[in-house]
Amino acid sequence: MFLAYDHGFEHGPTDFNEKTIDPEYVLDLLEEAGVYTAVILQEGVAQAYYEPAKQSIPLLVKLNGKTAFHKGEEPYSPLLCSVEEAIRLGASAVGYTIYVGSEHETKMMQEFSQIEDDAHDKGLVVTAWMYPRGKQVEGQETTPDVVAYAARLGLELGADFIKIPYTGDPESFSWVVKCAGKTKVLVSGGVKRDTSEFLKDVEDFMKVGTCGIAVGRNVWQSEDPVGVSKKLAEIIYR
Ligand code: FBP
Repeated sequence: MFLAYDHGFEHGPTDFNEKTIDPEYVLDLLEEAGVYTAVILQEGVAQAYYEPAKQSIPLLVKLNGKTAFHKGEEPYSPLLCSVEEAIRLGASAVGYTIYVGSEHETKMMQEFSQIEDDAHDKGLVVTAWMYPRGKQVEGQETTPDVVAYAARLGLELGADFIKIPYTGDPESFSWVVKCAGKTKVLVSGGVKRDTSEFLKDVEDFMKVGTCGIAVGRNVWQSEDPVGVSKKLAEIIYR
């Protein structure tokens, strides 16, 4: 159970309200929920708010990122933080997004491969956000064959975990999970939805070998983030 809170970077403050704009609020709710195994932060938020001595939830630093200002362009997410810096901030894991199908896919695979070697040398866990995006895969971002290819690529590149979108049904997702082999599959949450529908999807994809979730908005945009977290934990750890 990874809680993502890098949206201020990826989307800007539009995802937040008066409470969730404050990283301390989110770090406190993580502690209160007591069910997460990682918190996902960008370097700056980790540097200013994550105190390794106080926090019981392990830190995953997201090493690349892009803003929401370039919607019409082929997506590229540049490397912004080193593995060494992530370790200094107290991280035990790092993450990197590859936009599978983008014109810039090669560059992201190369950057990922370098940080993957570096992180594994230093004993860190590596998670790859494998998101189909760009002209070649337009309209196919959650199509089973395309997501399965992204999942397999995660295994081929040496990721410990991949974070991928749900294909929408457990039958097709079962194949996606098989394609990932020993690489563990985490499903991303997406925009905030009705909680019972979201929990039903989690039930479904957990039945086909998925390892867990890396989710943001469906938790901290909820009126009861701690309650939702506990319901998720009940499904996932069961
Ligand atoms: P959500 O569960 O809120 O979708 O968070 C997962 C995540 O991958 C975040 O780590 C990231 O900030 C965001 O989604 C990116 O969303 P997108 O690329 O779909 O705009």
